Amino acid sequence: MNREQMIESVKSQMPEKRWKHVEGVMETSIILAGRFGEDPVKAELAAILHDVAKYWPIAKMEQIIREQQLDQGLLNHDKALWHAEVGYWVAEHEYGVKDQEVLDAIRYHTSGRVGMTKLDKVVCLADYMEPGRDFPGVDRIRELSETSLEQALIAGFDSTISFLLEKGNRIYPLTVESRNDLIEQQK
Ligand code: DGI
Ligand code: FE
Ligand code: FE
Ligand code: FE
Repeated sequence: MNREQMIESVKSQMPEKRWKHVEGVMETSIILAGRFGEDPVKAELAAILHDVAKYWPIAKMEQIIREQQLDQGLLNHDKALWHAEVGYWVAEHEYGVKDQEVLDAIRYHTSGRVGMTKLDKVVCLADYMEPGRDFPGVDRIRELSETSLEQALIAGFDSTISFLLEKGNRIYPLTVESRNDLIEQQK
């Protein structure tokens, strides 16, 4: 499947507004890759596919996580996290992505992970700060991204954690561990 076919396929699986978000993440991932020395082609590929499963039925996501022996622990956490894990599987098995770095950037785009690669960071940060995003603190994240991938991403995770605290939602432990690990890396 070529790039254009992939784009058409992903686009057809989500509402127009979400596709605009994906385009924003593509554009921002390429900029951040250029700024911080990552491969823009890999960054764009991960961006195209990162939310491919976002609008899939919950039951279908659950089935794939169970049957394809993905991270079963996710089933005990918020369903909002599932699309990243399912997207990881779909990218490999339905879109033929073979590059493990690209696959991992999709898998960890929501939670991050301990020991995030530069590509993980680029895609995760682009997801927070693409031009269509508007939430308290987003401009500060954009400002920090001018100079530090890590500082910007820490601010991104902080905003997610604050948002979850305010809503009284559970916090996925990996999100906190990713934030702590980035702070540790800054020392
Ligand atoms: O898919 P997007 O909306 O572009 O962004 P995302 O994949 O970063 O986040 C998807 C949703 O997941 C968002 O509404 C917030 C939620 N989320 C992110 N981290 C956590 C989380 N939800 C819980 N419960 N715990 C988390 O750590
Ligand atoms: Fe997502
Ligand atoms: Fe994200
Ligand atoms: Fe996204």
